[in-house]
Amino acid sequence: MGFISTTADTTPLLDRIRSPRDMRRLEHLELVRLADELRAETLKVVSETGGHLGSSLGVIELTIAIHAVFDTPHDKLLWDVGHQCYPHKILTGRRERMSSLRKKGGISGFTRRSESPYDPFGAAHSSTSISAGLGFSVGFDLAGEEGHVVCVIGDGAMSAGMAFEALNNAGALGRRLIVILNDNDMSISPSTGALSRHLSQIRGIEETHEPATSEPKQNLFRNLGFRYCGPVDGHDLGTLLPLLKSLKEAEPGPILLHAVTRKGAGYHHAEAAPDKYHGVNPFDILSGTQVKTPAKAPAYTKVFANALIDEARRDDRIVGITAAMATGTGIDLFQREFPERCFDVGIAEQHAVTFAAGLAASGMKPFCAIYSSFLQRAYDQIVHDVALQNLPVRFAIDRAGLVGADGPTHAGAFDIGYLANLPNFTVMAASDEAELVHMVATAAAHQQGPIAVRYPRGEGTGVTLPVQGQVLPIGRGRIIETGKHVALLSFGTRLAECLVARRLLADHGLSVTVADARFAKPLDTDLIAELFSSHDLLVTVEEGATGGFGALVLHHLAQKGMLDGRCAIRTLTLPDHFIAQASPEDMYDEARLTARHIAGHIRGALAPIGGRAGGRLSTSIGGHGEMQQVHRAEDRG
Ligand SMILES: Cc1ncc(C[n+]2csc(CCOP(=O)(O)OP(=O)(O)O)c2C)c(N)n1
Repeated sequence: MGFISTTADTTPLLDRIRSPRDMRRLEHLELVRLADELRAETLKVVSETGGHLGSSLGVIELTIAIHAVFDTPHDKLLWDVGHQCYPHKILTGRRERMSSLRKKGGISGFTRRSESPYDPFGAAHSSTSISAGLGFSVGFDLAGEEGHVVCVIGDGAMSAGMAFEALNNAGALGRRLIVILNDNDMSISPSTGALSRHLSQIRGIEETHEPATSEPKQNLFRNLGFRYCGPVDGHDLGTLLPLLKSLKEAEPGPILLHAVTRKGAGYHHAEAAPDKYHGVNPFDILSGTQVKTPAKAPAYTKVFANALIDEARRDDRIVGITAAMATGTGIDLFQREFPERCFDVGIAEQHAVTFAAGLAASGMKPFCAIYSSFLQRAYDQIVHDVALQNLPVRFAIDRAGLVGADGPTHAGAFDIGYLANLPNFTVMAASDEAELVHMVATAAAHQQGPIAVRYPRGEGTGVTLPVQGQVLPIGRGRIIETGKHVALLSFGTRLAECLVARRLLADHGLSVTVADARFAKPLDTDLIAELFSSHDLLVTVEEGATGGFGALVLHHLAQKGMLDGRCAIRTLTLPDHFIAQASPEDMYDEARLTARHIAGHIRGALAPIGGRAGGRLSTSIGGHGEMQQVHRAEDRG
């Protein structure tokens, strides 16, 4: 394998590969040349589309060797996380469509069952491959069929609880299963934890940097009942091909092949800075420079990190926790200033939450900074370890809402519903970056129980940031603009769209109040009562699934008997389906949560009301919007 210094010139071998079957006819040296072509092609594709680069470049030889030796798709190949599957997609009939990678209607950035029979299991959240692979293996056995199952899992993904649970089960069941540990000593950031240290011991490079002389007698995998092979050079097809052939013929029983690879292998910019080339924007291959649109406002992630650092300077009980997402959550900035108060626990959201609960119980002020979708994994820890014990763990929930190219696996759609239904919890959403600063201060000061603040991916709105965050009164919203006919009660950053919708509706003679709820729990019931009693229509808006903020408002109104014949109410939420990858704009369009849609919803809702109200509003509204949910009171008056 050589360094790639130019774009792919010609790809004569790759051009002949329509499916892995075509590869199985190639000679060894041709497969080596194919690896160079596949590497160049992967680099070219990602330089144009952006996406996960380093991980894909690191598995070129593994991808070729597995497809050359095993009878995919009958044999099952499972990529853990799936972010390294681009070369696999290129070889399995999707090459022509790779320019649509991560775009609307295009090829997913992860494995997807619906996309190809070569993707037997969908992924994107890490550490599921061994469990699912074991399921396929037992499935083969129970159906009386022959077949191999190969799971490729990175050393980062191996650090999660699920991977250990699966090893534990697989080691005991003794079924035929091949786990390839793709050990590049990197997660997104450098791997952390005792497993990482154990792997480096196995590789024989711990501190002395001496090459491995012999296989260690004991290692985790052997002790759990796996036949351990390795460590081997995961870029050497001369080693991989015969070894995989021999493993294919091996006696039944779980096998762990330890392949040592380099993240970004073959592309010197990515090898030199593997964390920066884990996920990339489109880039120039020669210089490695990524396309960056100049930021109009600071990103929410950075605002959170700076606000947390500011609080931590005044309060030495504040602790920052990330589950292998130090750069993604901004915790890397906190770590630079407070290394002894910062913990990257690995891809281990469940542990992160209970670890934080222990810290809170010991009097510390832990901030768990975890993406909304990854926090899903730690739900019982949130309920049982945090909420039930009423421990003041602070949850900084990044990527709350739609996220664009990473698609539905990474969308933060459910956190409002799954947190605000829990006793003891306080749940906030920032409507802009200044609010986020105040909410970090509020969370830092809040000792009465668990508290969460959700904020989206991307840039803020450009408002002036406060010098210091102010502690907000718990459970109090605020009115931003006052009107007469309609009240828009927004939870989170759709507030900006609500304000635009207000202007659009003013052109139709409608006067709209816009309020920022700030809290989904506790609800500002006074504010809700005020809005409800003084407008013809109350509309809640949130960037979250059904069963969230709007549902809580409805519950409250129903409980108080306030739905029995007063005001019309609508709840605007994300739709009840997973929104496929697309640009954020297209996703908001599909979710019908843009200003235009909000205005349309309102006009549609008011049309019948206006008619019944004696024509007071009916002359000014056209009304065509489809309601996502309709909860109307009986005729008024
Ligand atoms: C549950 C979960 N938490 C966090 C992530 C974000 N994430 C994506 S890839 C990755 C690193 C994976 O490292 P490794 O398995 O070693 O693969 P590599 O990229 O090094 O090849 C992380 C943390 C995720 N996908 N799923």
